[in-house]
Amino acid sequence: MHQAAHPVASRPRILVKSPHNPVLTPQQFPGEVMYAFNPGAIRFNGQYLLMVDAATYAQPVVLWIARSDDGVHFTPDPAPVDWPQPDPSHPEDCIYDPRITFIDGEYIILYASSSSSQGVRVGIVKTHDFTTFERVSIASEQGNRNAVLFPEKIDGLYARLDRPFGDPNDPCGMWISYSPDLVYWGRSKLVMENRLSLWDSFKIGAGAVPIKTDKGWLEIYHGVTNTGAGFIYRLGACLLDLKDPSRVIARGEDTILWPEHPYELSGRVGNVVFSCNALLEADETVKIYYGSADTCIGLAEGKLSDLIDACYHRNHLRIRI
Ligand code: M1P
Repeated sequence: MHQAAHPVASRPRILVKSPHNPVLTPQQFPGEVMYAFNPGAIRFNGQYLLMVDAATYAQPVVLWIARSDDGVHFTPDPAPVDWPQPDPSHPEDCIYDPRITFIDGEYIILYASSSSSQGVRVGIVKTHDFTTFERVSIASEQGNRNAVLFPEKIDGLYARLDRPFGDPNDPCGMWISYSPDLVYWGRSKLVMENRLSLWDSFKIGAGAVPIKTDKGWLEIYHGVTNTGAGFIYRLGACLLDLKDPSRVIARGEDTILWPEHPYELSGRVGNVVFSCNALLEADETVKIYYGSADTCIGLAEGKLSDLIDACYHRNHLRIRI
């Protein structure tokens, strides 16, 4: 067998995938769930709580909570979340990709609110107990998703990242908007765009609730390559200014998580890793529960300091254009 003369040493990974992956599969759910993916995640009542996109036989997607004491072994609730009735202005018939932010004593959930007749908008729902949920607003125009709320107000205002659609062949980048009340939003501004020569060349979208660090807001986001034979979804990291998060301080050139295993390469939508969360632990480990091929859920973990370093990483193999 041919041996490479100069084998390339593999670089240590920023995020290490759990040996228990996938940590949550559709088969673990009590109902007729075909696919379980893209969870929002939070620590609640001493447990890890995932709010999962669950695609059922009956309707496109419902949100379904699963809980765990150790962050690896999850038990889904007996039934999906009792989601509030749609806002009269928006006949929502599909909900997905929840991002959960704890702020001012409430859990605020931003999600994709899809209507067959009116397209996708950013929905906002809140809860105190993950049993009862109250609608707050439909918070964007038609054609916007991947919205995530910062865990602190900035200059007294709620702040969110999102991704307006734009032209199908030239999607918009990641934007920021501000609100006094989670209902009325404004001061919208472009934060980051796709990068033509890199892994996030086609489009990007906010992913996790930003983590506050002394170097800036750490944001884990997804980026998409359009290969012609289909999309590849990967994750990356950037740092946003603490006082003015529309300002990008650093953005790594390399992906930090990519599809490589069978449960990530094939499924409802193959070649996808996608995240709506990043949980900072007391020992500064970051846990990311990520959707795999829009079918099941993986866990990847890394050190906060390594994720920050990854934001400053430049790829020496990159061909500059
Ligand atoms: O199928 C991959 C992902 O596609 C969408 O992401 P984006 O908004 O960036 O195109 C979302 O529908 C997401 O749920 C899905 O995982």
